[in-house]
Amino acid sequence: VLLALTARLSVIKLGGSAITVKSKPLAPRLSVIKAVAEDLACLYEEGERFIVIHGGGSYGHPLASKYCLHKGFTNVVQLKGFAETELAMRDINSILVSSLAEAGVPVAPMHPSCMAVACRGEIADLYLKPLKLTLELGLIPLLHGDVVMDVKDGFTVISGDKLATFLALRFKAKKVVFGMDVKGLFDKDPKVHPDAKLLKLVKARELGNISSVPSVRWDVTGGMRAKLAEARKVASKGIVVCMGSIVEKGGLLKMVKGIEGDYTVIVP
Ligand code: IP8
Repeated sequence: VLLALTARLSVIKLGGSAITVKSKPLAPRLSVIKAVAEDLACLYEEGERFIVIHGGGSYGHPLASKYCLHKGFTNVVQLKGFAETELAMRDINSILVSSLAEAGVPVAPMHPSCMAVACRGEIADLYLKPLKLTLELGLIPLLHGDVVMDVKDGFTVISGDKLATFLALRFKAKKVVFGMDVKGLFDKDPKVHPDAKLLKLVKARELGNISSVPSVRWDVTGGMRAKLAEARKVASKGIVVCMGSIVEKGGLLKMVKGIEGDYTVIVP
């Protein structure tokens, strides 16, 4: 059952800067979350199957940054920071769980801190069985970037992007969609150069040449640069990657269904 399922499985990452207000701590972007939930419900009804992962945005990152959780365990003050960050991640997570359920997506929430172990900031082990079983039943797993115990560093922050590519490779997904607050990859920084062109089709090996836009100050998981490295990892193994805006209506639908639009597709 699972093999038949994974052949049409997409892994969808909802970027923290799309689903939260970047400039304001602990502020959800409810209109985007609602529209995304409706798109996901529509895809589900049409028979698409997917794993959804969301980022930390202005919930997880400012706290993880304040307590330096991404640098590993160094002092006991961080332990309170760990608890605070986990609480904030659960807050944004429950907004997503209720929005998805309300829209009609049979969501199965899962916390990576309880399922994964890292080693030097990389996922070393992730218990896949709950994911396999929920997918087989027709449920939609919802995970998120999280603080995960690390056998060498005490703990670390594992991004939703890393989880997305890890799961896509393990489940041999057909596609990874990175939903962002920007249209995709450009030939030059569109904020500086108004004539910057959106790159609609990029080969995995060309990703190294793309100068990525600087990420927000509080991003503890490496921002766009790290995202491109993850995209390259899966695209070079034959999994199509789409990167584009989920802030504009219908953006997510187009990317998952492969309908032509203003977003970037990365191929092997
Ligand atoms: O926004 C980071 O997840 P990301 C999660 O996907 C935390 O990088 C706890 C900051």
